[in-house]
Amino acid sequence: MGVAPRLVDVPRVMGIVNVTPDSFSDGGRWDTTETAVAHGRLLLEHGADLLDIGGESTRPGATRPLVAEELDRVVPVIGELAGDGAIVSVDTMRAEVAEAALAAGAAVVNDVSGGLADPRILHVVADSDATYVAMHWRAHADRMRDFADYSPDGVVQTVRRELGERLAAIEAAGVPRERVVLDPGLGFAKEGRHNWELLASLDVLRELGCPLLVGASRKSFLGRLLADAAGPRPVEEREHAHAALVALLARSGVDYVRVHDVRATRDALAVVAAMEGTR
Ligand code: PMM
Repeated sequence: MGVAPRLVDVPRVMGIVNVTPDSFSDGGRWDTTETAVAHGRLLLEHGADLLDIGGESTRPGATRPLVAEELDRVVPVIGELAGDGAIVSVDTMRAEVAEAALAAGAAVVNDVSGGLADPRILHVVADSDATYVAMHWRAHADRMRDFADYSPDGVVQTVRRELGERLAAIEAAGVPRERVVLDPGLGFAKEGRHNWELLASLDVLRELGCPLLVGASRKSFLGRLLADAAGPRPVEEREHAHAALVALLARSGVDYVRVHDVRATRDALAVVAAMEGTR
C-alpha cells in the first residue's frame, strides 16, 4: 500500500541574503562578500531552493545606495554562489544591476517595484530567460508610508488591479507570463491590517494566473501582532509566528516563500507534508 499522493506541493523556499549595512531584519550581518557567501551556503545546507541576494535595503525610510555600491555588494556574491551551482535571484529595482547579476549567473530577477522604479529592467529580463518576480509597490521606501490608502475598493481588489496592470506592462515589454511570479508586497505601502487582508485573500491574486511569492519573514506586522507591554516583539523573536504562517501559506497553495530562517521554514513545511501525505 503506497502513501497517498500529497494534496499540496509545498512552496519553494527562497533564502534571503541581504548584503546591506541597514536592512531592518539582518542589516550589517552579511555585508561583506565573504560573510554573505558563507551565509548563502548555510541557507542552502538548511534546504533553501534558491537564494535572493539584495544590495539595497527597502525598510521604511531607507535611502537608496549608489548604483556602484549596489553592484559592488551583489555581483561578487552572485558570482560565487551561482558558481557553486545554486539558483540565485537578485533583489534589485535597477536595470543595470539586473543586467550585471544575470551576467554573473543569476536566474531570477526579484524586482520589488514590479518594473515601476526602472522600466528598462523589463527589457533586460525580456532579453534573458530569467524568471521575473513582480511585487506590488507604490513608492520608494522614503515615501511609501504616504501611499497606504486603498479606498474605495479595499486593499485586495486594489492590489489585484495594480498587479494586473504591471503584468500587462511586463508582457508588453516582451516577458512571457510563464516567466512571471507575482507578490502582494507585504509591508510595502501597507499597514498591518492590509497585510493580513491580503494573506487571507491570496486566491484573489491567484486569479491573475501566475505563481505567487509571499515575503512575510520578520516583518513589523508580526512584531505588532506579538506586542506586549514592552512594545512590538523584536525582529529576531518573530520566527515561531512566521513558521505558523508558512504552514498556512503552504495549505493555501503559495508557490514561493521568501524567508530569513530556512531551517524553521523547512520544519514547518515538513509538518505540512507529513499531514498531507498521511491524510
Ligand atoms: N521584502 C523585502 C525585500 N525584498 N522581495 C519580494 N519579492 N517580496 C518581499 O516581500 C520583499 C522583497 C524586505 O524585507 P528584507 O529587508 O527582510 O529583505
